[in-house]
Amino acid sequence: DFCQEVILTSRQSSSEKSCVYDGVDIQVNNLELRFPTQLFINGKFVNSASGQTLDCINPADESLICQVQCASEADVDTAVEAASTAFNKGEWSKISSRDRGVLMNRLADLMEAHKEELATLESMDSGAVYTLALKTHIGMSIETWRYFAGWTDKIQGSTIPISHARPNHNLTYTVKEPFGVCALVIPWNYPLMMLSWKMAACLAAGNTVVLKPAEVTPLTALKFAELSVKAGFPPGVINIIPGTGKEVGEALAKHPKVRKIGFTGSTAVGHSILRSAADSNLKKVSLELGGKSPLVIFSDCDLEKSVKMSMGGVFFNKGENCIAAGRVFVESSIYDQFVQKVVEETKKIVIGDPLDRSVSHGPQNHKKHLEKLIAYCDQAKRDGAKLVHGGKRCDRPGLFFEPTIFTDVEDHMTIAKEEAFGPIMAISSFDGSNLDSVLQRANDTEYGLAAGVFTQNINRALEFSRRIEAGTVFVNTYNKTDVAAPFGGYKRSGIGKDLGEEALSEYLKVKCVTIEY
Ligand code: TAP
Repeated sequence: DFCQEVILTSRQSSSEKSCVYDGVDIQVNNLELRFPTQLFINGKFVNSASGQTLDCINPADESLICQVQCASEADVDTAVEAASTAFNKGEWSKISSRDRGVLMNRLADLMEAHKEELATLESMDSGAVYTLALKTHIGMSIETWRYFAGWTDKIQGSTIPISHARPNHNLTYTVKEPFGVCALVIPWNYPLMMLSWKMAACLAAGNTVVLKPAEVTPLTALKFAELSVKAGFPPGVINIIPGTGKEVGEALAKHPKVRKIGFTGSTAVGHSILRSAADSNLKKVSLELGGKSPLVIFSDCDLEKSVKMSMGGVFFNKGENCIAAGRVFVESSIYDQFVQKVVEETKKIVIGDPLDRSVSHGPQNHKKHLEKLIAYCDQAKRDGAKLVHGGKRCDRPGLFFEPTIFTDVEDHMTIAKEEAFGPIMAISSFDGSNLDSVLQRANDTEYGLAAGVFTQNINRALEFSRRIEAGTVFVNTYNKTDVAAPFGGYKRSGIGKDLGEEALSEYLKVKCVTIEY
């Protein structure tokens, strides 16, 4: 049967299903890289209906890596139809939930076997430094597939005692069921990891999927599609269609056959997706959106650690990190010392070719984004924030921006309110004797994605964690996410969760059955 076939195939990797595509071969990073550049629909790589293409630019030197097919609205319909057929009639609708886990684990093994290629491709396409791409972008993606593979045969309902109609009895139970066709729309900062966070939960729950990667970073998603064929996923279960948000993203959000959309990106587009869902078929929506996450450092902290963690909080993945610490509040008594140390350490950051193992800071993802960061710093200077380090494009080819530090940031300034999404630290001071005041300032934002606090005082840490309006709180650490821990924002940072058991319920609906006997 199907499961046996999958297990057999997994034991005989030489018999991995092969797939045919128009692709690109390049030699880079001591590897022979080969990857597809076409849309992936119904188990096959195909050209787009319109014949249009997208340019993939390497941000390290602004060279053209390749062109990929750009999906049109007609391709959205074809992909949704394939996903619908796979869900309703295909092999996927027949296999047991445990067999889904077998397939997902097999895919994770293949991702692991190809991790150097995936990390190289991610590094070239997104500007992530290779060492980070290997550990986080790809490493956490593999963990995510394994984590959700383990859930496939543990999705259970319950039996519920109800008031029965005497003399008869009733049995009431719930069943958790997949929605059917789900659409996933993701951003460019962690291309394969965002795909994995959403798609692994979505498939573990038994849905089928149409995913649109960000138009500037489609390459690892297409390589992933190739691996999904090798893993033995039936046609139509996974469809990947690079294209623009305006055409493909909107068409998915409005599509009458899409029953659920999972989105990560900006708050503005999140609003638009929710409107499209309301105007079309009331599809279920989950949103992971922007943030302006406060990190509050009290004078009783471990100073070395808080300097290191706040730098990681801001500069990790060149600041293209949704939970980046958008504001750093430092208690006034250690403010000068903190600033001096952070500037000293920031000067040591090695900027350069992301494929070079000694480099820790790569180029920004794409040109429009780099230009936004330059404008953001100009505005901060006009508003009166004090630039103490960086603040400009690096004097070298490629889309490099210096790790930047502003001090004397006041609450009314743009830099205190708007998300940078780049390597820009905004430091303000606060009065450590007044927890209420710093909490009020930290909560004075429409965002609520993450927050952090550094203190040795357990009461203060607990009080802060209780009163801060954020979906993720870190105490004496930062950026510590894990595949088993739910992740998602409060307020206008989103609706719903990725990762952990909570993420599964985003992709399941509950049926309640009552029997009388
Ligand atoms: P967006 O412009 O929102 O783009 C995200 C995705 O949505 C892209 O695939 C984009 O397509 C697509 N899109 C654009 N307009 C659309 C529309 N009208 N309908 C449907 N889809 C549409 O965000 P971005 O600039 O790429 O990413 C940066 C933002 O994402 C930041 O605000 C950041 O905080 C947020 N972010 C949040 C998280 C989490 S977990 N909360 C994680 C990463 C990023 P194109 O490729 O054509 O633009």
